[in-house]
Amino acid sequence: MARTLKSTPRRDGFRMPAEFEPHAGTWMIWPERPDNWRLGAKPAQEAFTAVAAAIAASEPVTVGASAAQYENARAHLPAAVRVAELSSNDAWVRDTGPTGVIDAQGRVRGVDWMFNAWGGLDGGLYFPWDQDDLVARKVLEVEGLDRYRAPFVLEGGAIHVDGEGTLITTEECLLNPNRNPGLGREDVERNLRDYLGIERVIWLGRGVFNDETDGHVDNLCCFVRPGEVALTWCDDPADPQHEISRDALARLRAARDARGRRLLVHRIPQPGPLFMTAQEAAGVDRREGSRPRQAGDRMAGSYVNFYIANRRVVVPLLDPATDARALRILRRLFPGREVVGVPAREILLGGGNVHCITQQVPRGARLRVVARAGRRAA
Ligand code: KQY
Repeated sequence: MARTLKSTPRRDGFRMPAEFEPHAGTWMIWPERPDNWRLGAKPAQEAFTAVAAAIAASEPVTVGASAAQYENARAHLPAAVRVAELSSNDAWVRDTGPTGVIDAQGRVRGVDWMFNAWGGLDGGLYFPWDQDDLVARKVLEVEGLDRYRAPFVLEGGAIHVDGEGTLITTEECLLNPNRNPGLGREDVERNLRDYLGIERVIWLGRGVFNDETDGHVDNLCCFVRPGEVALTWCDDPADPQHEISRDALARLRAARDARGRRLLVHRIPQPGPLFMTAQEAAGVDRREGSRPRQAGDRMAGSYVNFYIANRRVVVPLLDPATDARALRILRRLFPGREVVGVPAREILLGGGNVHCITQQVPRGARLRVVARAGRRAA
């Protein structure tokens, strides 16, 4: 049985591995709420299915679906994808799922963060969020992994690590009083050290312009390997993203990682800018307590919101004018993986992208032994 531990990952010798370290698999959640996903979530379900299929070619994928949507999800998703009944308030498992941590012997555990729908009653995106707050615990139970329940609010999309002691995040999100009022920068850094086993935090300022998560770093900047990051970039000085990306670049260039290295920064052009059409906005149901969608809303589109699977990188396709250039750069950055694009505007319309709808489970030593034993037996 999966246990709930009273200690912290750091005290027990656990650390968060980087996304480019080996995975046992990936979790996703089937989208359905019509006040976030247009046309009863049908176009989003098609986009999520394409993401699940693209990842399943590289590693096991499990999709959580509500009881009401179980049969529909099962019918749409490829047979190789496992579907498990799972209640949730929406489909952002990066933020509601567990963050895997691993120790020197290859044991894997999970951190279950408190979740308040990106800001609770102070700017959060919907109410209630009680089922979302149970997702990490349920995923860990299914995976048979012990759990640390962190006593503070954090979303998985608000952090990226290099697996060698460095974490990047944004002030806009982690210092926002709507997450952990009363916690200052030092308190937040201590929490990150205790629950992720990291040594150094690199603080960026704001996230992508108009990102409704209060600036999650996973839409702005991520590690592609230790010592190297990808940063969303905009050359147009009249676009508010220009100054945000310039500030991030300056901070990244001034930073040293936990091993004392300077960072190599790869700029990835932003798509668009992209705006919601009147037809798209009209397809989203209105509901009190949920953020209304308006025609002309600028969306926080970014190619940096990709997912690194074991043998593939799954990249959102967002704009025919820039998709090919972004793919070209990412293919150069990931020579050992197949870089594949999936049409992702329908995911962006819901407020996030490929990285936000996926959550990896690290591969531990026990699973490696089982895999080897399996190969010998085959
Ligand atoms: O980007 C994410 N990590 C989550 C986006 C949530 C949007 C809710 N409408």
